[in-house]
Amino acid sequence: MILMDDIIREGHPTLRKIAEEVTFPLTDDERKLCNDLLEYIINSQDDELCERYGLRPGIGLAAPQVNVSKRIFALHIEEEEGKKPLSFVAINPKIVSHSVEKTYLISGEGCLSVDRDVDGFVPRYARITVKAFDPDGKEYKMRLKGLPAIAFQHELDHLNGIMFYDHIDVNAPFKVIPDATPLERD
Ligand code: K2U
Ligand code: NI
Repeated sequence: MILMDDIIREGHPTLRKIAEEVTFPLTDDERKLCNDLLEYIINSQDDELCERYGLRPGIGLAAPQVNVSKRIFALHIEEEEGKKPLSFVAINPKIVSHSVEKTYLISGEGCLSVDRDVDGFVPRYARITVKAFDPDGKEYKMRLKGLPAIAFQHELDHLNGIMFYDHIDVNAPFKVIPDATPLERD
């Protein structure tokens, strides 16, 4: 299982690389990585496992964050109590279209690879249409909004060597973002 010691931190060069596309069929190692990424974020949302293994909660994790520069990430978001969580592995993901409207988390963003608070609004597209492959090589398309859309963009940034604070205007971190609807994180 992935533990915090397996997650590389800002300053590590892999976090600034453009990750490589994956070819199919996946190798056994790549398939295990997909399972391990998803397993980490599911584990990290269980208070007891967090306590036992010293995990930082997350809703997404990208392969470059465990020092594997491949275009793979996992998301697991329990959007509403009792509703089926949004849970998937995205391989060679792409945003195929997006809204003009932007959004941002009022609380700002964090990152499992960043051991400090970086305050400021991170502009994201409010709605995105994405496509990716699952571990069996089957292509899928999804439309995302709200926190899933933000998380997808945060993880896709990791595959392109971008950190969330690259999007923050250092001179005015809380400036009003035009065409943007803020999102409360529950
Ligand atoms: O990539 C990562 O480091 C995991 C990030 C993903 C993320 C950050 C900001 C906004 C959306 C996704 C975080 O650790 S996940 C922590 C978190 C949990 C719930 C809501 C927002 C962020
Ligand atoms: Ni991150």
